[in-house]
Amino acid sequence: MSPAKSLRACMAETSLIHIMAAHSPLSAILAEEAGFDGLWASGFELSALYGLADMSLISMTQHLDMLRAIAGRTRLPIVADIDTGYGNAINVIHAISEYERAGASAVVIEDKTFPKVTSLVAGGRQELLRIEEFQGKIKAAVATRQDPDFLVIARTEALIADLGEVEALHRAQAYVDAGADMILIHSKKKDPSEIESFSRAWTGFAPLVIVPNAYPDLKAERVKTLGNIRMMIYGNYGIRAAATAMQETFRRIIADGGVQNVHKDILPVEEIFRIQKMNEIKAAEARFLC
Ligand code: SPV
Ligand code: MG
Repeated sequence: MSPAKSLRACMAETSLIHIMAAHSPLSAILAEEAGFDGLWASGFELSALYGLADMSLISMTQHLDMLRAIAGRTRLPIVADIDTGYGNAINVIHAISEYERAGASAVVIEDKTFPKVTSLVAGGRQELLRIEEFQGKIKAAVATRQDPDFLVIARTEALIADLGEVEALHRAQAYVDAGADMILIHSKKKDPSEIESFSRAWTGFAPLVIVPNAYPDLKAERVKTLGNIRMMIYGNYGIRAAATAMQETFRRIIADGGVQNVHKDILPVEEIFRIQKMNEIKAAEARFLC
């Protein structure tokens, strides 16, 4: 079964699927071992990995290279965050064929102008595309995919741009009319009221995707009672968790004047060997090296 087919099958079986952000093959392996249903090739996480803001600064090639590396180390389906699709509908045609070939099972395209401004920053200059122009990008994505199971997810940033629920619903319906399989509705509010209200008001045919980065108190059990929401993406938790651990460990090493204390609190190197599949290397050595 292709990863795209298994992603659709997983959604058909389960009322809500859980997708973890990955910025590297290592984070993808750990997400798979933890039990997530899929991976989010997050633009925010990869930008942060490069020490850059999530403002269309990393290139499609950089994102594709990491996605390929991730796809080579996990069986989980990958939902690719392609931001605005790197330009207009023509750029989207190119992007979809590249991402599909690289091993993505789905893409999320957002209705902002290029270059984008990261969604959660206070006072961000959020500019949205004309609805017709974004519909053209969705149509281009749908017409380009080779695998009919490959999901085209349209993301509206209407709430992020403070345009209100009526505009968000209107845009979401327009994107479904253009062929989107799902709608990602994003909110920067610190509580889930906007998302809860939108999901109750949504009568469109396509299921919803949410990214509870700004409103962490919305639990999966509650999401299931709202109806319509079928996918939860944990959009920046991988890089934040990694940065938390590195920050704390690095500071302690400086403060302690050595690694004599921290070594007990971090993974032993044998655990990294396990993740690297050193046992397979050992077996290959025994078999092939003379
Ligand atoms: C990402 O993870 O890149 C996202 C989610 O798009 S957010 O950064 O919250 O916009
Ligand atoms: Mg993003």
